[in-house]
Amino acid sequence: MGILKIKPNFDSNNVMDQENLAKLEALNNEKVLRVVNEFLALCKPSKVTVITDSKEDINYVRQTAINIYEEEKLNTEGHTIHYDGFFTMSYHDQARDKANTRVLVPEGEYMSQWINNIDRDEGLKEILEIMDGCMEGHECIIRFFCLGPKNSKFSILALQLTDSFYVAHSEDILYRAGYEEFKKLEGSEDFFYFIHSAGELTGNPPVTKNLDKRRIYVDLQEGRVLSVNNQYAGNSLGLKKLALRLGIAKANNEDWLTEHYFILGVHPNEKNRVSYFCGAYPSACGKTSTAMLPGQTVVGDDIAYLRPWDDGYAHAVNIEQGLFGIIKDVNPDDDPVIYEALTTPRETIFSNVLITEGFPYWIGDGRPIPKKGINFSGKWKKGKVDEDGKFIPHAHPNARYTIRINELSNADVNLDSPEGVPIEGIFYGGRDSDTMPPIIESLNWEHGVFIGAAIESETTSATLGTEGVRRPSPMANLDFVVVPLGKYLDNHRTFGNNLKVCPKVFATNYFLKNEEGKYLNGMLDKLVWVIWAEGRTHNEFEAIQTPVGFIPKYHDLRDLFKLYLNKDYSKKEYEEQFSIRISRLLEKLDRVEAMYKKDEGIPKFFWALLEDQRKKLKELLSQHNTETVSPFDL
Ligand code: SPV
Ligand code: MN
Repeated sequence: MGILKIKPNFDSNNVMDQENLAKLEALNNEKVLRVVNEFLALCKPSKVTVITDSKEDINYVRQTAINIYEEEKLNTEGHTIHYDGFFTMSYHDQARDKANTRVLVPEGEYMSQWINNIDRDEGLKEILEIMDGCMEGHECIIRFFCLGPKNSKFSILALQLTDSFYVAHSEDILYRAGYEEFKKLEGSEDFFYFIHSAGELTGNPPVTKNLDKRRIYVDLQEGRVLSVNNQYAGNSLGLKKLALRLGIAKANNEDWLTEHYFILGVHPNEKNRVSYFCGAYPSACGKTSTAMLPGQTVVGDDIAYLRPWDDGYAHAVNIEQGLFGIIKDVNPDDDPVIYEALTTPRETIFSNVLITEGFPYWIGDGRPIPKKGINFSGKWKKGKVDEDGKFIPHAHPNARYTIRINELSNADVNLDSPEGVPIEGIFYGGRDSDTMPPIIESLNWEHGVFIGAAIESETTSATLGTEGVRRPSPMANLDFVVVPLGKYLDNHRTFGNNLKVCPKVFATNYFLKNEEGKYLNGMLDKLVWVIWAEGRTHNEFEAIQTPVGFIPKYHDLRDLFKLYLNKDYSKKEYEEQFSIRISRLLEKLDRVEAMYKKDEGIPKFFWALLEDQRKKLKELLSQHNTETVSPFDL
């Protein structure tokens, strides 16, 4: 020690004692001190605590979250409840704030108009003003984490300052500890950093008061995100969606991928093998339930880094080690693995559910709804309405659970492998009631990139705003992409083309409905699509080529439904689900075209594929003279 040129300047008002200071200085990292200096001076907390990887420090975070009522203990050992801010059903902190999450763009730099951005100088001025004094009266914690497994080519270190103990506790469950890793940096400035403040609090439990001043500003130039006046994890936790955005910028400049992917180990019956798949689904489109399919193993459910590896495959790691999952509809029938995990003792944070007699209840949990309790709106009883007269459900539709993956019975053995896992295939899944079949395989890698770029989804409760509007969602990542879309698509294309073993790409749609609006598939049918895709990566099933990709053959699905779900899958069901809906698909192409036309620099291969599919769909129409072509006629 003693080599640091920068001296801490924040102890003038005694906010940090010698012990904490020593923990910081032991890192021997000037940038850490510089950042801490700058933001403690700006945010003005009344106390500062540095958290190392020790059990003692980590317990301090857990216990303080309870002491200051950011969390409350529940009856089951290890379970706590946290509430995010709520004023009315349309004014709350129960989801990601897309409108106030912006990328800071330096003057003269191009950014896609699909990406919410603001001039860097203007944005910094605004947010730094809001952050001035935002931690007054609060304790600030300084934490260190590792994104991705430790000791790995994949890992990126992250520094987090926050005045929310709920945020810090969540990060303990969700991310790998990194204080010791920071020491190994030997002074390098190569890490991300995140400054978060819940801002002024109100009520009991304490929640963010000034939601009108909620801002999440992504500063690519500095590799940092500043986030203020929020608690909801998608807005507040630096390492989650904020680091995803920084990771995307980094990957796109260095020719690898940071994606909104789960990582799933698929274990087909009697085959004695595992094949790893990634998958991207917009919020509430079945992502976690695919990642958690019964009989399979999970590496991750939200964010992955992918790099080309020596064996010719792309390898992927989960940047996280836990799940921040939607709890709605987790019940013994539809999500047995998670239901079991959530109803037995282990460290678990529930958020925004109903608590009655010390137990959590949520929408679709398969139990009778209690008549009263405490929920995100305070004291709740059946029939409660908000100020605007809007019905308040017993639990929020975007209520969540936070748990560690390695506590689950289906955790994959390679969860923490520094080499990651080789990827055989990638799923993209949207939410559409009338266009895409339940599963389709891309014609080749570039067509796979196109398929990912063309995902659409009807909006859900996971983001603020109206529900049920169809939105484009390239790679289920549009909320997080922070480089121009043309560059993003080109990076995908080159990434795959440079691999010796390129993943096969599949699009799934779990939400297809019939004319009467009834879903055509059960929740667990996705297991069959996944097993079929796995077989395709081992050349085990034949497929039917259509203009929009390969679809399964009836007899293979019939056998798989019988073997895996003990269900009789009829020809009629197959025909209804896998018919090619020509005019719907053409309309989708029109929407995709309209979206990308608004952007500069969309690569040529993309337009060529779009035109080719349009042409082939029109040919199919004239050959068959019907809008809906049965797979039996192909
Ligand atoms: C998502 O919405 O994609 C999530 C939850 O995974 S959040 O952390 O809010 O982003
Ligand atoms: Mn997500």
